[in-house]
Amino acid sequence: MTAPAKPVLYKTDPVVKRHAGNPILTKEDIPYPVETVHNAGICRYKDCIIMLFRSHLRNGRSIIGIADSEDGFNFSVRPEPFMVPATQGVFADYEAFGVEDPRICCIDGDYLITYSAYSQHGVRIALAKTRDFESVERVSLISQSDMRNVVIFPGRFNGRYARLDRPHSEISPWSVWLSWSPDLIHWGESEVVMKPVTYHWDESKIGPGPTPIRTEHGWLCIYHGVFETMDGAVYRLGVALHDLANPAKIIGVCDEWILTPEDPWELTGYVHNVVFSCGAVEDGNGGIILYWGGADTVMCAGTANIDDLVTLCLNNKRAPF
Ligand code: BMA
Repeated sequence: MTAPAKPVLYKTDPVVKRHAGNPILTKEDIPYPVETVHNAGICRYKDCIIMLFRSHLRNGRSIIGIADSEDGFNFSVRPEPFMVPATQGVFADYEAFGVEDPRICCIDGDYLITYSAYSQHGVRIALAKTRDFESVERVSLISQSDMRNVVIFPGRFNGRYARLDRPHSEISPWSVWLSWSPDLIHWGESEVVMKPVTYHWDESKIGPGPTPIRTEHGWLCIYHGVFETMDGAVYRLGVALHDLANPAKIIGVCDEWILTPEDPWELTGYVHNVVFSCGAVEDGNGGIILYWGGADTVMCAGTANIDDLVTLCLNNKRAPF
C-alpha cells in the first residue's frame, strides 16, 4: 500500500517586506496635539508622495493631517491639519464626530478623497477633492449610513466610474460590494463581489484598502480581513485581483494573508493587533510601497513586488464567496 501523498509546504519570504525604519510616522512627529497617526491615504503628486493621515484628538475624535515625502519613507508633516470636521452646511451635520480613513484617487488631475464621516447619524462616506493639496473642496456625501471603506477606481469603464463599498452590515455580512456612477455623486447598480470566508483569517469582516493598482493582469486590490479571537479582533491584510474591464468580476483572491501584526507597534497601541491600510503607491520598478496603520497608533511602510502579489491571487486562490 502506498502512503497518501503529503501536502508540500514551502517556507517562503514574506511577500510584504517591512521597512527597516518603521514606524515611519508617530504622534511625536506631529506639530499639534494628537494621540495617533494612522490609516493614511497616499498618492503621488508632482515629484512627491503625499500622505493624508488620520489622527485621534484627545477627545477621541479624528482629524486628517498631511505630510510630504520625496522618497516615500521620510515624511515632513505640515503645521496645520488638512481636514477637520466641517462646521457649516450639510457636512457639519454628518461629520461632527470626526473624519477618518481617507483614500486618494487621481482622475484627470483631480485628487478625489473618500473618507468616513462620523456623526450622531452613524458613519457614511463623503467625497472631497483637491488639485493642489493646499485647499480642499467638499463635493458630496456619497453614501447613506452605514458605509465605510469606499475606494474609487482610478479610471472609467465605458464612461462610468466604479468604486468598492463596504456596508456596515451583519446581514450580508461585512462584505465588499461594487457600485457604478456616471458623475461620482450618484452611485448604484451595486453588487456584492467578495465575502468573508468561515473559519478563515478573514471570516468576521473584510473591507477595501488602498486605491486599486492597475496591472496588466487586473486591478490589484489590497483589503483588510478581521478574525475574532478570545483576545479580541485581529486585523490583517489580503489581496485580490479584479478584472480590468469589469472590476465587479474577481479573477482571484489570495487564500493567505499578506501581512499580519508582528512588530511591537502593530501588536500594542490604541487598538492592539491591527494592520490597516488605506494607501499604496507604485515604486516605478515593478513594486509597490504599501502603507498601513499599526495598532491604530503609528504609520508603517513596506514594499512588495507586483508580480508576486498577482501570482498569489492567481495560483493560491480562495473563492470570493
Ligand atoms: C475599523 C476602523 C478602522 C480601524 C480598525 C481597527 O473598524 O475603525 O479605522 O483601524 O477598525 O481598529
